[in-house]
Parts: sequence; C-alpha cells; structure tokens
Amino acid sequence: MNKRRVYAIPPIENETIKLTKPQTKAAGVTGVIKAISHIHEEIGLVKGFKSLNRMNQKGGFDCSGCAWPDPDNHRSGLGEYCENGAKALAEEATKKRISSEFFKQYSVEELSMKSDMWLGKSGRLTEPMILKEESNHYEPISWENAFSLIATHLNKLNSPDEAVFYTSGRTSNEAAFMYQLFAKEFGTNNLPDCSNMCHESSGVALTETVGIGKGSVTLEDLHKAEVILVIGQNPGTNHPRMLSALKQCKENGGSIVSINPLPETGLVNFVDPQDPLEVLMGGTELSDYFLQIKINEDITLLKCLMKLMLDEEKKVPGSVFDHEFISAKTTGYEALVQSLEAIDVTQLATQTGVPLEQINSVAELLIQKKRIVICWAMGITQHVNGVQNIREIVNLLLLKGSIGIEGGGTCPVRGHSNVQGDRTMGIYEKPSEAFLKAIDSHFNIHSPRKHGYDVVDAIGAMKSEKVNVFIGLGGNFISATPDSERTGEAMQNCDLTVQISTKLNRSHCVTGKTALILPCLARSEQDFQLSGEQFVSVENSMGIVHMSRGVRTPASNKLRSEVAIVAGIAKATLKTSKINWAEMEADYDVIRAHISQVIPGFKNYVAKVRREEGFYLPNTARDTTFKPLNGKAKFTVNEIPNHRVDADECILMTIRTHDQYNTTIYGMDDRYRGILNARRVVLMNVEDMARFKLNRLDIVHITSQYNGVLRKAESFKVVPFPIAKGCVATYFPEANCLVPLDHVAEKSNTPVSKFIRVRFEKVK
Ligand SMILES: Nc1nc2c(c(=O)[nH]1)N[C@H]1C(S)=C(S)[C@@H](COP(=O)(O)OP(=O)(O)OC[C@H]3O[C@@H](n4cnc5c(=O)[nH]c(N)nc54)[C@H](O)[C@@H]3O)O[C@H]1N2
Ligand SMILES: Nc1nc2c(c(=O)[nH]1)N[C@H]1C(S)=C(S)[C@@H](COP(=O)(O)OP(=O)(O)OC[C@H]3O[C@@H](n4cnc5c(=O)[nH]c(N)nc54)[C@H](O)[C@@H]3O)O[C@H]1N2
Ligand SMILES: [Mo]
Repeated sequence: MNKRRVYAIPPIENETIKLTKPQTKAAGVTGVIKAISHIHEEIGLVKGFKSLNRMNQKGGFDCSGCAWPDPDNHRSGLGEYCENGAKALAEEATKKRISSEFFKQYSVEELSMKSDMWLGKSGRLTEPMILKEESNHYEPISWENAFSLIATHLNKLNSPDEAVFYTSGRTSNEAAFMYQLFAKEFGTNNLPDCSNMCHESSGVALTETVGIGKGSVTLEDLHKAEVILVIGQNPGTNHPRMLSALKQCKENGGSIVSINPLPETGLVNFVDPQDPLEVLMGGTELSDYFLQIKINEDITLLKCLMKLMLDEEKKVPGSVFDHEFISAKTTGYEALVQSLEAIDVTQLATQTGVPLEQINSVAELLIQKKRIVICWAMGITQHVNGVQNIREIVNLLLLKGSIGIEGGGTCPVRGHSNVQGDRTMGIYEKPSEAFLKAIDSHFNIHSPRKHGYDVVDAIGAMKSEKVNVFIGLGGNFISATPDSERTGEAMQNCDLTVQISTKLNRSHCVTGKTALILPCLARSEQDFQLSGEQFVSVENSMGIVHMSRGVRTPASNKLRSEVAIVAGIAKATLKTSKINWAEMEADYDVIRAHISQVIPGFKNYVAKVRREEGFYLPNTARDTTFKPLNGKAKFTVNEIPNHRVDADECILMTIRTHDQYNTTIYGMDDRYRGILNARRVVLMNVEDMARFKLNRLDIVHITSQYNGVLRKAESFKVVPFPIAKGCVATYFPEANCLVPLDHVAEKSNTPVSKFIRVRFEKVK
C-alpha cells in the first residue's frame, strides 16, 4: 500500500520567544519551585510528594532521570532527587490518560503533525493498540492477539536476521536479560540500543586501552579527587546530582576544570537545594577554570596539556609522571612521548580557541596533582574521533598513574538510568564468545555467532528492505536517530513495527505497514505477577547494582510489565523453546537466578540484590592493583583532528535544553541559558552573527552538505550567545534531520551529532 503521509520531523510552530540573561546559578529555589509546579500539574501535590519521597531511597524506586549514583550511606532527608528527576517522575506519573477514543479522534497522520511535547503531554498509554495495514487510526487489540500477530510475522521471515530488537536504556536488568535471550534463541544478534548513539565510543576506547568498557571511579573518588576535569558535559541540566559530588570535592580542597564551548550553568555556581543554608547564602563557585574550547578541539587541548607536563617532567625527571606505574602497568609510553615532542603548544593553543595562559594554569595544576578524575559525556563521544578523544583522556591519566587509585580515574557519565546495566545483561550486537558460550551451556540453546546490526546499520538494512520487523523495548527510535527523513522512510519499509512504551511519541506515528503499541508499567509503578509483588534491578554509572521497587498504582489495569511483555512475545513465537519463559515471568527471582549463573559478578544475585545499598560489580580498572584484563594498559597516539571548514560555514552541535529528557519535551524553556518558550533556535556568537550579517532573532534555514547530499532544517531563530566563535548550537531532536546517517564515529559507529558543518540562509 501507499506509505502514510506521516512526518518524522517535528512541525514548525509559532513560538513567542523570550530571552533573558543566562543564569549564573544552578538549582536553588527556582529549581525547587519548577519541580513542584511540574509535580502539581501532572500528579497533584499530595500524591506527587508521596512518590518523590520514595525516589532514590533504599527500598524505593530508582529515578529514571539519569544514571548518576546515589550516595552509599547518607541519603538526604529531603529526598535524593533533583529538579529534573522530579520532572521525569511527573512525566510518567501524570494523571492524564490516552484511551482508544483518543486514537479514534486523531489519525496517525494528524498525530505526526503534532509537536513532541504535545504527543508526550497527551498522557499515559493505557491499552494495546494496532494500526492495521489499510488504516490510518490505531484501534484496540487484545494482548494475546498482539503477541500472536508478532509471532506470525517473526516466524514467516526468511531469516531471523530480518528482525531488529532495539532497546532504550530505561529497561531493567531482568527485562533486558530476557529480551536478549529471546533474540538469541530466535536466532539473531540484531540488538541495537541507545548506547550506540551515546557512550559507545567510551566503551570501545576504554576496552581497548584499559581492558574494561566502564568507568573506574566511585562517588567517593570524586569526593577525594584533587582535580576533576569535566569535559563535554552539562551536568547542571543532565546530571544535577553530580554537582553535589563536585561541591564535596571542592570542600575537600579539590579543583574543578570545565572544558566546554558553552559556559554551562551549574558548573559556574551551584546552590544545593538540599542545603537550606546554601539556598540563603547563594551557593558554591564550582569551576576554578573554564576553558572555552572550540567544538572538537579536545584532542588538541589534551595534547597541549600533556606537552606542557612533559616539558616539566624533562626538567625534573620523575616529578610529573609516575614512572613506576608506567613501566609496570602500561605499554606504548615512548611512542606517545615521541609524538608529543613534535608539538608546538603556542600554535595548537590558537587552534583550540583557549588562551595559552589558561592552558598553562591547568597544566600547572595537573603537574602538581596526582588524584585526577576526568568526567565526560556527549561532547566527547559524538564525534568522528569520539574513540580517539577518550583514548587521549586515558593517555593523560596513565601518564600520572591516576587510574586504579583512590581519588583518580575515568568517569564516563552515562545517560539513561540503566543503559550500563542493559549492556551488562547482553544487549549488544557484538556479543563476546565467552558470553555466548555461557548462555548456550546454561540454557542448552545455540546462539548465533554472526554479529548483528547496531542502530546505524539497522536503519541501513531497513532502507534496503533487509529488515521486515522492528521491535522497540522503550525509546523513540524515529526521533532519537539521525537523518530523520531518511530514517522515517526506512522504518516505513518494515511490515511490522512494535513499540513497547509508556508514553506516546513520534515512533508511534512513523511506523511499518502494520504497527503495534504495547503499553507497559513505568519504573515507579507496582508490579504484581503470579508469585506476588515483584521488584527489578538496575546498574548505575559507577557499576553499582541495586533494586528498584515501584510504589504507585499502575496507570491502567491493562498495562503489563516489560518482563511480562517479553515473555508473552517469546511464548507465542518460540513454540519449542528450551527456556521456561512463564516461570521467569511469574517470579523475577528466577530470572536473577539465571543471571547469576551466566554473567560474571552476579554470583548470589538473588540474595545480594536485597541488600539495601546494592552491590558493586567487579571492575579491573578500579582495583588498586589495577591489572588490565589483557595484560597492560595501552598508551595510544591519536591524530589531531583536521577540520576543514569553509569561510561561510560554522560547526553545529545538537544539545539538550533544561526542559527535556532526550526526545521527551517537558516544557519550552531552556531556563539556565535564558531562552524561554522556544526550541527552534540557533545559539550563535555575536562575532559570527556580524560575519553572517545576522541580527538577534532573525530567522534562518540551516543547511548541511555531506557526501553530496544537502540537508535542510527550516526556520530557526538566531539567539546571540556566549558560545565559542565559529561554533553554533541547536536542540535535539529538531535538528536531527541535519545529522547525516553516514557520518559516524570511527570504530564505534556513533552518529556524529556534535559536529555538523552548516550554512545559514536568512529568511527574514
Ligand atoms: N534532564 C535530562 N537529563 C538527562 C538527559 C536529558 O535529556 N535531560 N539525557 C540523558 C542522556 S541519555 C545522556 S547521554 C546524558 C547527556 O548529557 P550531556 O552530554 O551533558 O548532554 P548534551 O546536552 O548532549 O551536552 C553535551 C555537552 O557537551 C558540550 N560539547 C559539545 N561538543 C563539544 C566538544 O567538541 N568538546 C567539548 N569539550 N564539549 C562539547 C556541549 O556544550 C554540552 O555542554 O544526560 C542524561 N540525563
Ligand atoms: N541529534 C542528537 N541525537 C541524539 C542525541 C544527541 O545528543 N543529539 N543523543 C543520543 C542519546 S545520548 C540517546 S541515549 C538517544 C536516546 O534515544 P531513546 O532512548 O530511544 O529515546 P528517549 O527519548 O529516551 O525515549 C523516550 C520514550 O521512551 C519511552 N519510555 C519511557 N520510560 C519507559 C519505560 O520505563 N519503559 C518503556 N518500555 N518505555 C519507556 C516513552 O514512550 C518515551 O516516549 O538519543 C540519541 N540521539
Ligand atoms: Mo544517552
């Protein structure tokens, strides 16, 4: 049939923009007020606060906001949450509901013309729905019929590799383990996940250099660090509770260095909302140094820092580098030093955009200190050289012997609250032989060995009609992926697309010929199965596994848990399965017992998960004896990125506002940056505005040209902003249509969302 006329790109809406001065202080009273107003609007105050009080408390549920860890011992009486955690709860615990009447009223074509915020604010999904091949409206379907439809489609494929099983990072360990197990017994490793677009570069680089794809530090290490570098990350918005750790570090005498093209609020001044005295007194100046770097000049800057350290080391050998550590635990030192010798710091400093004096000051700090933590997020990973960026970070830490010591190490700050756990559970398109062997011998199945599709490859395969069935366990594939228009067309090639979701989003509108919505319980909701009340478990950014138990009454009595939905699909599809899916669905301890037999570090999982504080997974890079898995940690020599940018171009990065969670839009304000009631904006340095003859609030179309394809994002307002020269920023997902599908990071295949060469066409 003809494809439906649906839109993968958010509509252009009239926005009455208001600009205020960017805020210098994060959190504080306004943050608390904003949190309360979201709770009030969506849930009601009494119920809302009852739930908030159980969030991130021992025995309560894990905040679905971010993966930042909870303190091991002290938990604040005011609740261990932040403004954006409260918004995440308000979003899923909303009183609003989407009934089947809603879908009678709106066709999918109409829904696809609504904004992302409108879709999300429509309320919780309440019952399974089907969009039939000849129809433009979803209609109700029973759970059993939905499962058997999926089974029919999966079982008629020519090969299991014609199915794709996507996962977003909110899925619990238990659901994730079952989902990947199902894919393997069904016969494919097509398990792309949001990590492919997120910290994949970190996993690849860390595995290659220090032998484990996860960070090495604990929260305690941040408190005890002498220096913390925060590179390519906006914690004030995206990991607000991290600011408390930075504050603690400062109180213990440490220094904070922020490296970013934007002066992000929170890194400048932080008012701890859980400290009443601070709310009155005005907060802590967090960053001692703010290096305003140009986009993707981090390798250049790190090389300058290491060269300055080397110069000092040569003057007084042994005074800067840890030679005992280097010779005992690393390889490749000489090659790195040799490559640094050739560097001209003055020249490279100009390229970074950071004044040389500032680079000298930070080098001085690094020369003197040993306990160094480096934190990073998407400003580092989402580049062509994302993997090299992280290898360069590791180089600096290895020179100082700062990995595997108290107060020092690597800190990739994860995004989704269980994205790290999902990977540990086997959500990975390139599983190791050891993992597959363990699964096969425990369950007596034969897992496929051929590697599967990651996100970018899955879109390519859908485009060339090699994939017919897409199942998404959470997330919003259409809006989160690059090249919205092309991805939308690719998705529409599928025969069946299935979304297991809590809230409505664009992926429910841009679908395969037939589509299903399977509504599931949210993290904060109670989960009852045959054996009684259940809880799930998650792993945070620092490798601590802990339980999460929902406390709220489910949004509808027709919802099922993610575990039950995966079991339902498996039971319907695999008629002669070797695995007892019903037993796992009935009692999640059975799933955990299986996990403990298969995955390293989970011995006695059933008992250990019941410990209030959870348990740490083993981490070879954290160990004070620091023994990299494959013998020695590796120094690497990385090339300085060579950016060719034409005179009429800028480099664009796509970033998050303070009022969104990825593709879920909570509100229209980017409060910290002082941009209110508008999302179609482009943040630009005033000198660049003059260069392009643009005025404040002029409207421009943004174009990007890559590999001969011209892409265009229409009608963005120009906002003068203190961003590094030559760099501009827009919000994700409005600008995803500019991100080329074939522009990806080397080795990690992560879409390059932070480096798009763009031009501007003035509209009026
Ligand atoms: N409230 C809220 N919390 C979230 C999320 C959310 O959307 N909302 N998303 C979650 C997820 S999945 C993730 S992955 C994390 C994302 O957390 P972040 O990585 O903090 O998110 P971004 O908005 O992408 O911000 C990227 C930062 O890197 C900077 N940057 C961009 N390019 C460069 C560069 O080349 N070099 C340097 N040094 N800096 C650069 C940008 O200016 C910006 O400050 O947050 C998680 N937490
Ligand atoms: N241009 C650009 N693109 C990016 C990025 C960028 O910085 N720039 N960042 C990338 C990153 S870091 C990430 S992680 C991805 C995010 O990609 P995704 O994880 O795919 O997207 P989200 O927006 O987090 O997914 C939101 C949807 O998840 C569903 N959901 C929420 N909670 C639950 C739950 O408990 N269970 C289930 N089953 N569903 C739930 C809701 O229906 C909601 O609409 O986007 C990537 N895309
Ligand atoms: Mo992410």
